[in-house]
Amino acid sequence: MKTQVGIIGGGPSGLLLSQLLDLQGIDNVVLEKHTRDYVLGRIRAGVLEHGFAGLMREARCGKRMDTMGEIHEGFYIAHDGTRDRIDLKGLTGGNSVVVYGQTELTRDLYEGREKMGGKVIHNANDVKPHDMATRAPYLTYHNGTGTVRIDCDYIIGADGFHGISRKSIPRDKIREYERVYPFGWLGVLSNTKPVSPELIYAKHERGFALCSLRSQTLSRYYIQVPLTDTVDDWSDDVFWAELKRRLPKDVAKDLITGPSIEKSIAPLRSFVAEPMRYGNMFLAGDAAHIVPPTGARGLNSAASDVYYLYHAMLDHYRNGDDSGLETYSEKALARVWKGQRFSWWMTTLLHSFPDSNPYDNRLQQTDIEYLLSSEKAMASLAENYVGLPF
Ligand code: RFL
Ligand code: PHB
Repeated sequence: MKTQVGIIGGGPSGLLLSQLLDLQGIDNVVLEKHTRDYVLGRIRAGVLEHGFAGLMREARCGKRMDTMGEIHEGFYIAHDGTRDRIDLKGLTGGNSVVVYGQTELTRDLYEGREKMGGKVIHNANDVKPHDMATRAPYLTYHNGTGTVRIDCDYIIGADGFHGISRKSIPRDKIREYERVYPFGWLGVLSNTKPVSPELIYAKHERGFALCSLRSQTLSRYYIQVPLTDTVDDWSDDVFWAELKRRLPKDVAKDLITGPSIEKSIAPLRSFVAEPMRYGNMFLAGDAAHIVPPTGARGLNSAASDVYYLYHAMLDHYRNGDDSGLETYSEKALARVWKGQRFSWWMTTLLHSFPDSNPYDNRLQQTDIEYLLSSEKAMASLAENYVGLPF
């Protein structure tokens, strides 16, 4: 088989790029290790920047997002038994975010690919990129009966943090930066009315909590838990009781509980691999960088990579101009690092660190007090949360 762009990974990054390229007549193939149902079963992000929403529309996959997604013009930070609102719209001169689940967004992209007859191959086993440093890279995978080879001009590694693309780059050609946090997030999805129409990020001495949502009948809640915990340690009853303890009393009294329909624990990690290119293979999304979910940046950073790559590919195939490809890594990383800084800061601000001393705790307290008393500090938070320009 031959194609122009071979994409490893059928998550949001790979699918969005595939759809955008196909709409411009650039042939591509997506190789996804898992089934479609497996990919759609992963409950992840919920908050999208308008830049991302714009790309979904450009990909002709924005209809459902525009009807079912909710525009959020603010969120709350809860602390010391009370809560303060961050007025995203007022602080950014009119900007906001879209609350729309990654599951729904991925479903829309799959449907978009299907409508266009896009080539998305599921259950592609043992995918391997080859000869990336040459002008004739290719991919191989097992389809159950044998090995298939796909020759391409470019390979895109969009296969997430645990994927094969980044790991295929020789160690001396890539540098990795990492911070692992000493806790995880336990997430629960439930068919209940959300406790608040806007998100609440709660700082509490027992640990962080987040009240989020997918719709006005579907809630998504998270609490900070030790890394040693498993979901079996958290029955629904124990989870709801702990969430209530971490919320201001006037919020907790309105919390509607119900059976969980999904429950999972995710570790928190900051990670960047540089450069995001090796020869004719380009990394995008979680394959190159991840953030703790506190600032809602992960999927949005992935979308900005896709934006830069898409335009670089267009310039190459339409105008024979390779400058976008040459500067891709540098441009993408500049934005990636800003997302890293912001996610690290929000995580540090709102979580309880097991090894922090009284001095650290007072500093953290002061950081929150300063933030909520300074219009300029809140404006900086808001500017980063709604997403810096591409
Ligand atoms: P993905 O989604 O991991 O997709 C990669 C795909 O590649 C496939 N794959 C392979 N395919 C072929 N061969 C191989 N060897 C392969 N290895 C892997 C995988 O099966 C998968 O389908 O990466 P992508 O596309 O870059 O997307 C990134 C986002 O998923 C991620 O950044 C966000 O979910 C992060 N995130 C959030 N981001 C936001 O912007 N806003 C949020 O509100 C937000 N909340 C979150 C989050 C992530 C969370 N977790 C669980 C880490 C909340 C949570 C709890
Ligand atoms: C979510 O709804 O899953 C969500 C929202 C905001 C975050 C992280 C996750 O910061």
